[in-house]
Amino acid sequence: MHSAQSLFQATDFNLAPLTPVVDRGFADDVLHGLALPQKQLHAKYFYDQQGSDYFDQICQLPEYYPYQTELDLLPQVATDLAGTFTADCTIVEFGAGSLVKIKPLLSAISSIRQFIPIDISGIHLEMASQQLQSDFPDLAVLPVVGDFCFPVELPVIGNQQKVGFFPGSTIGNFCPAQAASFLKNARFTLGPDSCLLIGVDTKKSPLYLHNAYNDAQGITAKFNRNILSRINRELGANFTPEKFEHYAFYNAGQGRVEMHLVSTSEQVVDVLGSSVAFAAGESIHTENSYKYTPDEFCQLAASAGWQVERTWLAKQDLFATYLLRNRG
Ligand code: AVJ
Repeated sequence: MHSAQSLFQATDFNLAPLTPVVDRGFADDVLHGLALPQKQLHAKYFYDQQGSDYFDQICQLPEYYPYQTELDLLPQVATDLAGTFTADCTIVEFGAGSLVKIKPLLSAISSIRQFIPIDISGIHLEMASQQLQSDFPDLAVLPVVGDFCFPVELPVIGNQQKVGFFPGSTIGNFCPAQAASFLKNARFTLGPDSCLLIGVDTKKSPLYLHNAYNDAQGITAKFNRNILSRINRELGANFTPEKFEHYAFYNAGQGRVEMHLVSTSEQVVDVLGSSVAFAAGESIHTENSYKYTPDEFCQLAASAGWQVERTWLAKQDLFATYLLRNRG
């Protein structure tokens, strides 16, 4: 098991370290990514506490349609699923964030007994879990701080049916091959007879996509640059975030929105004792956000052993939610 731990275990350590501890996994990933010919940073590193806050602000932007579009679709999805999940079940949410999207499911599906939200952002998850627990006192809320890029050990083993929940088109951050291996891992984690409810953004007009990742208020730019501030904070680097320009565009050939940070001048940055040189105009690739047509997504799911049982499409096909069943 890799970097997954229960919040409840984490609080057993009551002695705080006196000096900041460098997270070697983070440090190694950053040094490796910045040494590649096309410099890159993994999108999961956006989500420190500041980044999770920026992401919540993105979700309130008029241009960023995936959030509200999916949220508007969920009450109908939940009503339809109430008849499918009639026996006691456990929901496992991957990349749970602020725990908003689970609420319509909890309200409509009374057979949900346990909820296991997994997120990489510990404090954010802990606060959201406490709030959810007080809103749903009869539900067992068992948060797990972990990186779902790796198999995660679930805190409760029971023989209840497990239903995975992976909203927000977070799967779009993986390239298709990684997405297939995530889906295979999830099938293993959730076990036989499991289902996975997954939200996936659709292909659409490039201009519409462009606007969603280039908002007028510049919040997405702040979110993007925060990854450099985080590297400064946690790894003692000396990036000047203002010397990098937010650049996001739809790459139609690859079917993905790419986000980059483009160096506005020639510069050298110190990261953990390594000098990282940037040419003027050179970019760090910080995120991919793949978009799938329903046909493409059904094929991807099938390649990982999941059968698409139901599809819900939002207005103008702006977003899709799929119920997948483990074919065993
Ligand atoms: C949370 C990964 C789904 O890719 O649309 C929002 C993150 N990046 N604006 C996405 C994001 C820029 C978002 N995901």
